[in-house]
Formats: sequence, structure tokens, C-alpha cells
Amino acid sequence: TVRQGSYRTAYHFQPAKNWQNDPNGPMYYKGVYHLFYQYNPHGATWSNVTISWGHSVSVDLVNWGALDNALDPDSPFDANGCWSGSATFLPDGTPVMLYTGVNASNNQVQNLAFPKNASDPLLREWIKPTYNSVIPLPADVLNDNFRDPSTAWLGRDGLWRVAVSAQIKDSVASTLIYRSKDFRRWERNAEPLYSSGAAGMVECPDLFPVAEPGIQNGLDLVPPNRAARHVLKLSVMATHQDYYVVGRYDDAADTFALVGAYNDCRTWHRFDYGHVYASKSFYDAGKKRRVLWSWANESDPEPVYIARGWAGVQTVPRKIWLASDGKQLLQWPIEEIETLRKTRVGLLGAEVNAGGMKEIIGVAGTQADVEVVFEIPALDGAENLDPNQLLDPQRLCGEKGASVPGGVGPFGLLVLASSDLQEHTSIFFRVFRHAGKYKVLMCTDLRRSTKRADVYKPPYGGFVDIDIEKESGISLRTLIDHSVVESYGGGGRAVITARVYLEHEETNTNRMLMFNNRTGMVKVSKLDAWELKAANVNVPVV
Ligand code: DQQ
Repeated sequence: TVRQGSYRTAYHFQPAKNWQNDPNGPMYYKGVYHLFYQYNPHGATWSNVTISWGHSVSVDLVNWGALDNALDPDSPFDANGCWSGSATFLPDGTPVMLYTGVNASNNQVQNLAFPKNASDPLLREWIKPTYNSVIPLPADVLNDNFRDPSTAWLGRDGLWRVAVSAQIKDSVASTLIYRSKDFRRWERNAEPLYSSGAAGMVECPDLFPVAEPGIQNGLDLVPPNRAARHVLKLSVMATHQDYYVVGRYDDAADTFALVGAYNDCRTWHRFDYGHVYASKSFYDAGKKRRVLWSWANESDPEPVYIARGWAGVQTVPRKIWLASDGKQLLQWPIEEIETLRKTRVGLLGAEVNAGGMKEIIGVAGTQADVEVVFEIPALDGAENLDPNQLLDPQRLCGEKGASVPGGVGPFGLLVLASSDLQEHTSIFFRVFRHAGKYKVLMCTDLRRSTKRADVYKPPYGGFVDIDIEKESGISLRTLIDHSVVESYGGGGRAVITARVYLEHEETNTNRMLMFNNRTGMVKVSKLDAWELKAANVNVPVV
């Protein structure tokens, strides 16, 4: 029997029922965090015409109160759906939403919404001015591919800017920039922020400044923070994946120069090598950090999730900042997640022998937070990597799975494992030699995660940008939450989020083990595993 009920998450955000997708308009306002999300109030599938903005509030990004929908498709300029958008603070501190409406003629247009009562920290009601839409469909853009306004920012010239995704007719996918004096009348800049014919339509653009390499503080979008570096993130419809790149944003010309990267965004970095999409960040003025939200879709078939009555989770909010190499972002679960930690087990200096396993006993493996540091005594025996394998880490994880012995790796964790280990999800590393250096591969292999045959269960993989000759250990943090396994390799240099749907019958006895299938021993210099409490999510706010 498939225990559908047990797939609900305990601390990854989900509404009480129905479908959710993209995070929308996240912000911190008067001491309260707001998360809006694409929500279908009528069922557990996406529906272009009935999609609304769900709304939840929190003081810690962990426990959430549920409010009524913020936006519903009830006006001529959004009659066929309130699609994704973002929040901006006006100079007087009032938040405003820019979002995509699919209007009565089925054209995608950009609209404004204001809080009815900005002095209410919960911002329960939102008002759409009748002068919407503020950015109509341009003549050269496809009517069904013009959407997802970013958070807007003020230039030194006093003009607002916003980025919007557009597919130009018979031409390229572009991230357009619009400028405005008053946030109401917007004019398109002739030059797009980004355009490329390579990847097809891109969605949900996010542009944000980052502090100097290695500095963990986030930056807000407005001057005087004219940062030396910005990050541009795009979601590619065709691959259903998010890509980002570090570059230089020219705030006079409104152009973005990639630093040492190709124009095809599919060659950029990925926030996550697993199953997430449509991510969006915001500046958290309370804790002076930038926080990223992302949507993780279901990986089992639509009729099955319709039957359980819900679909879609949000990843744990992640703090993001520029790594000291200045090229990639580091990501880490927000520290507030640690308030859910209860029972802990720990180990120092354990060893896992070649071909061996070591069980993590004492914490229930369905709601857990595991941090482990593996140390490899020597790098001798690392397998050689050919240049083709370098291009496709996911395929490499498929070829070199957890049970394929190697020189340096595979070693890692087995989680959500049934008592007979027939079902298990493996998260592991393998070190290769390439061009006189070492490359560290991180995989989450779902092929044995469930006996259910109707589930998408690929191996996922990415390289962890780590100099293994200098850093003797590789760290792994895995957050397990019923049907979510979210893993951070090398201190957040590579992240893989996966959806897992156990068929086996146990409750609360899902095993967790460390394993090592390399030819020699692996040292576990540190292991901490916590069982996590359930967060209070969907508490009605009165
Ligand atoms: N989802 C929204 C769109 C966006 C897409 C509609 C990305 O605005 O482009 O639900 O997942």
C-alpha cells in the first residue's frame, strides 16, 4: 500500500491543501516575513486561469500562519490568472507588488497591487488599481510569453527599473528592462538586460547585488549599495531548471556583463542540481542577509497527487552569498531551521571501512538534519575523468552509482531506507582526477529510493567546487522531511533537492546509514544528526 499521507512535509512550506508553485513577492515588513505563492484554490493541479496568490506570514521563516489569498483573478487585467511577480518597497517604506496578469484577451500584462492598509504588518488585503495594467503587451512580444516582473530598483537618476521576461516574436528570449519615474508609467529600454536564442523562453528573472567575495551580509537592491557585482538568475522553461551567473550590472545603460561565462544561460551555475524551479530571493533587512526561496514540484504522476489533494513544496529558505572565489554563490539553510532540532546523536572520529556501512541510531529518519564531514586519508586511486564526463555530472552519477566501487568514493549517506534497505536514497561523493587536478562529484541517486514504478527517480549530480588537496574533508548536510531530501555539499557549494516517495510500510523507522564503497577506509571526522520537530505551518491567523 502506498502511504500517500506520509509524504506531507513537516517543515518544508506547504499550504494546507491544493496546488502551489512559484514563490512570489517574498519580503520582510515590520518584523514579519511574507511568503506569497502561486496557488490554485480549486485543486491539486496547476491551472492557468484560476491561479491565485496564496499568502502566509511568519516571524522566523519556519512557523507560518495562513492568510486569505492576496490576489485572485477577478479583474479584466488578470481575469485568466494572477501569475508570478515580486515585491518592491517604495521610498516611504510601503510595499507594492508587480505581477503578471493574464488578461481577458489572454495577453500577459504586468499589473500593480498595493496593500489596503500598509500599517497592518500582516498586509492581509491587497488592492489592484483600476488603471492596471501598467505594462501592456508590446507589439513584438508573444502574447503568452511576457511575464514575471522582478523586484524593482531605483537608479542613481531617480528612475525605477524592473526586469520582465519576454519571448520576442520570431527572435530571441529576452530579459527586458522597463524604467519609470512614478512606478506607474513604464518605458522599455531598447537594450535588454540579457537575451539569447539558445535556451528558449526564460522565466522569473532575479537580479540582485552581492557583497564582496566571502562576505555573508546581503545587499538591498537600492543605492547606495551600488555593488561591484550582481547576480542574474533565470529559469529555463525547456529544462525546468534555474541558472545564475555573477556579472557586472551597469546602472546607467541597464546592461549586464557576464564575467567569464558563456551567453547561453544553461552553461551557468545552478542553485540546485535536483528538482527545483522558479526560485526568487529577497533582502531580509532584519538579519541583513539575502534569502532564496525555490519551488520543488512533485515527481510522481498527476492523478496520484490529485488523489492526495496537494502538490508542490518550497525548499527550506536559504541564505545566499558570494563565495570567496567571487564566481559562485554559497547557500545554507537559514539558521532558524536549527530551532527545530531536538534529539541529537553525534560521533567523532569514526571510520567506515571499505565496503562497509555504519548506522546512525537514535534519531527518527523521517524528519532529520544530518551534518557529516568525511575525511579521505589519501587521494591515490582517484579515477580518471574524461572531458565528456565533465560536461554531464548527472550522467556520471548514473554510471558511477553508490554501489559501483571506486578509488576515492563513493561514500556518503543512505537515507529514508527501509529496514531491509531495499528502498533507500543515496547521497554521496566521488573524487576524480582530471587535468592534473581533482574534481569532486556529488550525487543524489533516487533509482532505489522507492519501489513505486510510477515515480520519476533519476540520479542527480553536480560538481562541488572544492580544492580537495587543500581541504582534507568534504562536508555534507542533508535535511530529510518525509518526501524531501535536500542536501548541501562542501558547505553549500553544491545543493541537490530531491523528492522521495517510499512504498514501504514503516513509519518513523526509516533508517539512516553512512556507507563507503571505495577501496580504502573513510574517516568520519564529525557527525551530528538531529531529529527535527514539526514546524507549525498553516496555523489560521485570527
Ligand atoms: N509559473 C508562473 C509563471 C512563471 C511560471 C505561472 C514558472 O508566471 O513563468 O504559475 O514556473
